[in-house]
Amino acid sequence: MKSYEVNFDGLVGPTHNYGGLSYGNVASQSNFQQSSNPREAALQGLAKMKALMEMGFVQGVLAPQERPDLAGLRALGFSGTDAQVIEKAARDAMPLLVASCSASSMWVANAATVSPSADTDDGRVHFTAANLNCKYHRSIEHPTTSRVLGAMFNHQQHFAHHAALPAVAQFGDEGAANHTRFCHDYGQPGVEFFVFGRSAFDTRYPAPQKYPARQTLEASQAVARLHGLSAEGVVYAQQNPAMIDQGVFHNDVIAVGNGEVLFYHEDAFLNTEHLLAELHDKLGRRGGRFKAICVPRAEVAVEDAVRSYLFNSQLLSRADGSMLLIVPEECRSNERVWQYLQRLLADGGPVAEVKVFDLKQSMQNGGGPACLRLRVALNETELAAVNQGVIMTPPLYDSLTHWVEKHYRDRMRESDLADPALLVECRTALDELTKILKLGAVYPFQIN
Ligand code: SUG
Repeated sequence: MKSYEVNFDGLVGPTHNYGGLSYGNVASQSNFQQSSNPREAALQGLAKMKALMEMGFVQGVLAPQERPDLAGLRALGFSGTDAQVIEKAARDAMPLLVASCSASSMWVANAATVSPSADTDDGRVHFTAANLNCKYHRSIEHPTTSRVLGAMFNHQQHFAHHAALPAVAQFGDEGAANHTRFCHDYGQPGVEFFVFGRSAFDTRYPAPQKYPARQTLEASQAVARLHGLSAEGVVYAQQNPAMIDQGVFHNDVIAVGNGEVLFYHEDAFLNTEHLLAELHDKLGRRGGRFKAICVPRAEVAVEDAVRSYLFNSQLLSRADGSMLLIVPEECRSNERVWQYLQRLLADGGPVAEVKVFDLKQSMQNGGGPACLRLRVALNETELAAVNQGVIMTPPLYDSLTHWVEKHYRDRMRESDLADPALLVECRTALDELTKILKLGAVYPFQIN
């Protein structure tokens, strides 16, 4: 049976803004209070989805969330009518209003960890929504994420959904941003590679000194248990804590893998030799030939990797077996990174083509091509069981573009978040979106 890696891209929500909310994410901190353009952000994301669809990849779309998060503000003690809640939060606690307005759910690599059916003990595709509990603005995503994923993968025989892990830092879980799957073929058992930033319970593991390590070993292990993965199909590795302190807040900022290939920076991990040997060995026993492409620090410094998001690229397998790397425009404007990419192509290795996309609106908050997508490997039967409303087609692209142009503002600053009309605009837009994507009622304003 044929199998696919389907990329579900996060649709950027109508409140996209630069809130400076992510300590440890250099772009988010340095673009704080810049004026954003939600319409352009959403259209840039849609252009990438359309391009991948036109190249023949199966492409899906993941809906944004209801923002401002009124229920969250009420839980924090703001009361009255919806307009009064926003007004009081803007007056007394602007940072909380900003956090409650973040469109951060666009970075769906953080929405969940997904294990394909070939790897799990019950033969279903497993999803665990990420608790994202390192930052308040992201910790409020998982309840809606779970409902949206439930509406997209709504077939118990094929799909198993797990609630987010306990909401404490010891089980900090950032989803697929720290998870990579290697395989010979998407439909065959593979090796799932979990990268963690620290251990919460075992003090022998080092930890970063400055910025938070968002993913713990214990969270990764819990996800592997929930998904019913076997020890032969799992490898754990620690991210180099010194890199977290340089702004590498997720593993997908310094490494990306697909099929049998791991593309990574020399400084990405601790105990690199050991983990490469384990990946080689375990993938070998599953019929694959592991191939590591190491980018030496002498060619690309970590600082350039963080600035250009070279590793936050999408590594895609084409029908002829070659690979395509989807990189952000910032890779082309960084001379050292661009030269490296030319050498990579000239090498004649697995990466045969590089394609560049303008995702500046998302990039300025630390989200590149890989952050914007959640990968789900599916066989034909499973793909047919997915809610077809979320699979990208030319008519769906047209509807979503029209929808964005109708509802989104082209400028957003902090003061705009205090406008109570924004809430009405967002709810009107999202109500229409759930019909376009055939999701049913998934938002708090639709179900309460
Ligand atoms: O969690 N930025 C996101 C970016 C997530 C990128 N995802 C991956 N690498 N997979 C984050 O730090 C910034 C929001 C703001 O500052 O307005 C933000 O949440």
